[in-house]
Amino acid sequence: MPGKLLGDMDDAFPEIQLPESRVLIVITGGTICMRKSENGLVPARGFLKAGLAPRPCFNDGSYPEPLEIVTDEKGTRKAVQSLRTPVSSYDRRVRYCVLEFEKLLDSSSIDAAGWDQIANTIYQNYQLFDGFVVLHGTDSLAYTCSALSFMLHNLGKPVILTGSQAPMMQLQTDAEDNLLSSLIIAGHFMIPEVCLFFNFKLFRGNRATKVSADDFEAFASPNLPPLATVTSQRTNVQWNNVYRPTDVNPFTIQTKLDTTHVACLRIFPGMKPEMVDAVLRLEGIKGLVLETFGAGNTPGGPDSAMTRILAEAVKRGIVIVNVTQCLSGSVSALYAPATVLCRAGVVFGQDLTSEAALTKLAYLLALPDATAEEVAKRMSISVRGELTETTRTHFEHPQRSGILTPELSNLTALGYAVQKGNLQETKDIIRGEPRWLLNDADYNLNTPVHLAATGPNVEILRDFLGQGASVHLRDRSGHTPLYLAAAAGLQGHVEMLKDAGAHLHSDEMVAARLHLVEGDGNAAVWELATG
Ligand code: ASN
Repeated sequence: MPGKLLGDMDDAFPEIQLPESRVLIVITGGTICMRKSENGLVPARGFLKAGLAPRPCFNDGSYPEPLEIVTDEKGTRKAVQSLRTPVSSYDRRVRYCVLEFEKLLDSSSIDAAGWDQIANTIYQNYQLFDGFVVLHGTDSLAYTCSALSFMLHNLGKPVILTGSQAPMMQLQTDAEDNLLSSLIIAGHFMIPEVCLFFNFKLFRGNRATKVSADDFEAFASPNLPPLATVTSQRTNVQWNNVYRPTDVNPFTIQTKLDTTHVACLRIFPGMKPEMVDAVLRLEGIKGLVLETFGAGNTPGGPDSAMTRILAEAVKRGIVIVNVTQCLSGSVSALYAPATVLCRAGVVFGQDLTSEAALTKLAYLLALPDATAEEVAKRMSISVRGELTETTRTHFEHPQRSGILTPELSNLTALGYAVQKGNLQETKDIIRGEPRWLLNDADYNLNTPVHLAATGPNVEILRDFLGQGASVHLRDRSGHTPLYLAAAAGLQGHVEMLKDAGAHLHSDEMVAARLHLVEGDGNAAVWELATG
């Protein structure tokens, strides 16, 4: 009996210790929500009622009040019912609500306008939720993940895209596992990236590619190991590989990618150079992704028609990006044909997937004041961890074992240095520490940013934020660093956190408004924090 089963599960877990987290599930379509029709599988509405509410792992039966006010893809505010998961093995429930797009798609039909709808929905609802899960068809999932990774600037929260190979309502399906794990990760781990979750693996979205039309293991990330793997016991996050931008700015979005002036061509033996020329002479064409052989080679030498056509197109201001047809590895000037392409002005896309190369090109070309030189330059450097560079921004996160590891003692030392206000000491500890401590937390779940938010030296806070520390983690009482800084009446700290994209969590808003009404002497600071 499902009710009994739930009761048993609850008995096995301790009382909830941690504040529940909030996740928004955005449904855009895909097999996961499809039903049979006379024309084959088509997306169907009503996913929450039919697919989630009846399943005990998605619904503890508490139907939380009040209704959540969310903003849909057309910018209309509406009240929706949220559901709660049972307590996870990390002592947390995830409260989530579902926003179903009015027009659900087979993802083979998505375009730049569809990406705008997803980006706008995340932007409009950003402050209400700790993380986002986007349900999407698998066919173009790698393109959407890549596009969103570029469109979401200074993302501070997890955005996890997933789908399935079989519908949620089918007896043997991967839908339940994919969605539940995505929900748990989005509600528990502050991985501030656009990710793709499939078959127990979390990938960086712009590194993933679809590798099977029917296996449950449908995606791979050949040039970057998974960011996390899910086993029966736990979710293992590879914090060393988690990317975070380090410019201290709030979350914004860039929409309207230019997919209409880019193209992608796969070189094949015997390909006529005229075919490449025809594409490069299309009206308005600005960029081409060239899928070449092996380490970046095309037929013909320095004097061949193909090389001449490519070199002339580059001179006309078209950005041509060389990526490999191989599933893994990078293009390089190892062989003469690739060196010739490089001399012709073709940009080396390193180990970019075709999906990431195409969407990055469409993104860069759409930026205000984009010039061919600037786009070409940025195509071969990492913007969101989409290609391998020798220097990368890292999160690191020590394992919790209960033993006083060198990492934990360093965290304690860092805490003391923050409290003393000694910037140099904090720098020395972080530099001397091979692991990255800034998102780790003490027993009360206070991160170094929580401590610096009320510490005597605002420069320490600036330094932590400049290194990519998260402003969204909450301590054991559910408080963000911003709330603590406001409660301490520290205007400079509050301003700095706001500049870095911090905002009060929805539960804190209520308390902050009370402080404003009651007038605790810090009105100006509370005003700033809630604004
Ligand atoms: N055609 C489907 C889609 O991309 C495939 C899937 O989701 N598995 O929407």
